[in-house]
Parts: sequence; C-alpha cells; structure tokens
Amino acid sequence: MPTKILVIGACGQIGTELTMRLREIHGNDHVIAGDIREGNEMLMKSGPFEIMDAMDADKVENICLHYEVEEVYLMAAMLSATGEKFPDKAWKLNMNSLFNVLDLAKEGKINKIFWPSSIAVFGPTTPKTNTPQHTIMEPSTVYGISKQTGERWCEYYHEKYGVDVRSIRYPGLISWQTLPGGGTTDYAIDIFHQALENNSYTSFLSENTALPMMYMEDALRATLEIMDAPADQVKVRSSYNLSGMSFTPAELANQIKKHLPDFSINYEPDSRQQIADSWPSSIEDTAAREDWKWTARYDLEKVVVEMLEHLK
Ligand code: AKB
Repeated sequence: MPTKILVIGACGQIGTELTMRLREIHGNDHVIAGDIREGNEMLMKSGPFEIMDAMDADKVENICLHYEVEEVYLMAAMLSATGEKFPDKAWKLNMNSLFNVLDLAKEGKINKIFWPSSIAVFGPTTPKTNTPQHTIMEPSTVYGISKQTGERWCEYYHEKYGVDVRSIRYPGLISWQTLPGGGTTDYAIDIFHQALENNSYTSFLSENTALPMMYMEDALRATLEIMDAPADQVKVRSSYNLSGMSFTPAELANQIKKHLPDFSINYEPDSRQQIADSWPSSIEDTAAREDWKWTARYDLEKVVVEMLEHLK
C-alpha cells in the first residue's frame, strides 16, 4: 500500500517541488497538498488540494483523519527577513503549526513527521566556519529562535512520546521553479532572474558575505533520504546539519559572468545584512553523512549552469 502523505505549506518554494516529487513516488492521489492559498497550475491539477491554515489544529486533524494520512511534511513557516517585520506572527505560525503535528503523532493519529529547521538556529556566538552539529546556539532572529525551540520540542516528543520526527537544518536553497519569500538567502535566486532580465543586480548583502547554500535538487533528495532511512539510523532527533556549498555574492556573480560576460553587480546592504552576519559561513555535516549516508552532488559551478538553463 502506498503511503498517504500530507504536505502542509505545499505551495511555497520547497513545498511545491517536494509535493510534485512525492506524487511521482507515491502516486498523485496519495499526496495531499495543503496551503493557505492556491499554488501553481501543475500542483493544483496533479492531485488533491486543501485550503488550510497550519495553525488551525482542528482543520489539520480533520484533513489527516479524512485522508487517512500517515506522514506529514510541515513546510509552512515565516522566514528570517519577514519574521523580523512580524515577530509575533512568525512565532505563532512557526510554533503552533509544529505543535499541531507533533500532538497528532503523539496521539497516534499520524506515524511520521518531517519538519525543516535552518542554519538560522545558529547565532553570532556560534563558530562561523565549518559549524559543527553540536555547538553554541544563540540565534538572534525570531525565525532562528523558533527553529531552535522547535528542534528542542522535536527531540522532546521523540524521547518522551516516541514520536518519529525527522529534521534537517536547511541552508539557503536555490531553485528555479518557485520563488522564495522573505528569506535572507533569497538574493541567490533573485540574482539569476535579474541577470537574465537586466544584465545587472543590486545585492542586498555585501560582497564578501559567505553563506551556506544548497541546490533544491540536493535538498529534496536529502529530505526523501532522511524520511526513508530506518528509524534507528536517524540518531539526531533535533535536526541534522547539512552542507552543500558556501559562496559570497561576489563569487556567485563571477560564476554568472562566465556565462553572461556583460553582467554587473553592485552592493547595497540592507537590514538583511545583520541577519546574514549572525549566521555561519559554512557547515560541517559529518553526522548526516555517517548516520544516513548523506552526500551533496551540486557545487556552485553546476548550480549556475542549471539555473541559467532553466530560467532562460
Ligand atoms: C532564510 O533565509 O530565512 C531561509 C533559511 C536559511 O532558512 N532561506
């Protein structure tokens, strides 16, 4: 019997591609897309869709029971930059939505949860390069605080109630299918759109701000791999560090110039600079490599080729 899956936040940057990938694997009818708004045509037409607010516990439960959902991927969240504008809303969305699914699993109404964490769990006092799995974590954004708190609760529900929740600390994700919204790493996608439209880009992060990044294809594979891993191999039940690549806006611009020689970039850092400065510049991911055999396949060169090809 194919697994019945609900993706909450299915119309966002990760949710859209994840839902389509899960539908390929498990069959369209077995993957229910849920979001507060409708998504793109491909997603809406390929399988069941439900309008839902991730904070509405009754609605989430009713949909799970109605479709006999076994696994939930909770992708709804307010990201770092928007979270700083609406701290109260960010906290409520990011925390309440998590408790809704953790409690369903605790009550035995669903079997397994994927919940994404982020490099935003780290803060200014964290070692900046090759940031280890276990280290100082004093996040300075509401988003980061909510993700770090969420990690603690995931581990707690696993330890106390046996909830099978699995999580990855996503770096900035680069993709061409669906635009991101409200993140600090979004520049690394905007730049491709602007390069192709205007041959120039004004970066809201400074030239030498290195951040951990990953191509969506790698992130989707990591998500499916951790969910497929035998339960005893998933030893970290807070969230796993995951490394893809690290680069600065200047390094990304130089790679783009190899394909678009007239492309130019200038720098006008805004409030997102402070957020980026508080995050690691690179991540160490031995635990994920050892526990469930994670390995990244995309480097910067490959990503630039793929992004330009698809967006053209
Ligand atoms: C953001 O920039 O807020 C996100 C993230 C790193 O979690 N992309």
